[in-house]
Amino acid sequence: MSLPTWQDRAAARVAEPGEGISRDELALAARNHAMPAEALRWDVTPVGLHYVLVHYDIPAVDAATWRLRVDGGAGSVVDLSLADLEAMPRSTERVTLECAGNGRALLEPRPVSQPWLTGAVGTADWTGVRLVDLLDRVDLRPDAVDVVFRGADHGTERGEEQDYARALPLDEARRPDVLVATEMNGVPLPVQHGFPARLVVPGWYGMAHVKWLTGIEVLDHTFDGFQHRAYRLRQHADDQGVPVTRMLPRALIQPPGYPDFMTRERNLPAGPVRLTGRAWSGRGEVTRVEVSTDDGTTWREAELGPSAGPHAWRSFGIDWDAAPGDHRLRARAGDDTGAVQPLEPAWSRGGFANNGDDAVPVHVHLMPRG
Ligand SMILES: Nc1nc2c(c(=O)[nH]1)N[C@H]1C(S)=C(S)[C@@H](COP(=O)(O)O)O[C@H]1N2
Ligand SMILES: [Mo]
Repeated sequence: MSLPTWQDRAAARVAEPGEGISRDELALAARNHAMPAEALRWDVTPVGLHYVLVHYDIPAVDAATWRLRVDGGAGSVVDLSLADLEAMPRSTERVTLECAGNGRALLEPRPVSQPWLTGAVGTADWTGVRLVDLLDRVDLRPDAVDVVFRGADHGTERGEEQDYARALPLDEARRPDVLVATEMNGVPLPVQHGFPARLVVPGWYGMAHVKWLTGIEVLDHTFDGFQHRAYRLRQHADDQGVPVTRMLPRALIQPPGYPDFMTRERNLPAGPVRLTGRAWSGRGEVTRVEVSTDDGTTWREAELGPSAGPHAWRSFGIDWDAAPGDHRLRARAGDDTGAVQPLEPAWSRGGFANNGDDAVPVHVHLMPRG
């Protein structure tokens, strides 16, 4: 099948050397906002500052008529209203969520898509019903393999028309911390985050956390929807690749001092300063963060804050005696599986799961400026 030119133009590709960010990419970047780096100061990202990614349009969902259909594949189906869902036992998980494409625009060559720097991350307290409790309300087919989650949003992507949909293997879906969430930080889900209900899969990259849920269905085979064929780590167009699943370790520094409007580079008075930040991993507990103030030439071990649970980022801090001059701050995290954040990000055609860091340029000067 050959695509119409307007879709062909948007097909997954890699930018030519020196090719700038296009109007299409700017339009995506303006819709899908990052978390401002200064929001790293909070354990829980305030609603509105959490990053947002929406593939198509935010759908119009009427809470009064909304239904969630759960189909176990063995003939039994439950059809729940929002009030039905809210009447079930509820639990809360603190979860750091990161888009699989976070850092994509820093890659060389640059995959053409939502051009994230490193801000596609946030942490929220998600409250809702455990998915396993919903699955327990229907008869599961004995040959169950995958559980598919469908969203109310609709669009085309590389020529394929679809409702956004993703699946989980049955054993992941039955994990007790996987939620169908109806609240974020104690308020009803904001519309851009999936009102009235979304899936939350602690530890996994963002694409698995299906928003605007309408249906949950148990399948006797592996789901092969577009969003599974797209989210794979591939080196070239014919590479089959491997699926994108859990978040790799990553650390971000909260930029010290004050910024320049245009460059966002930092100004800082000389002298002792505490550098802080947050680090996360979807594979294990963060056990180590190292910080460099000389662009990665030398590294020092940071102090870790208390663990905030298995799925939320962990704070770190280190004292620095800032000498006058120009410096580049970097951080790298490691987790208890032994995985360590690389100094050079791993490249893939989609720019997924590239857990590189981004240096924070700081100009240290002798006198505080007025
Ligand atoms: N229905 C639906 N769910 C979705 C998406 C979407 O476009 N539609 N985007 C996914 C992606 S790629 C990410 S990174 C997260 C973003 O969640 P947030 O906007 O709440 O931060 O939602 C995921 N769930
Ligand atoms: Mo994403």
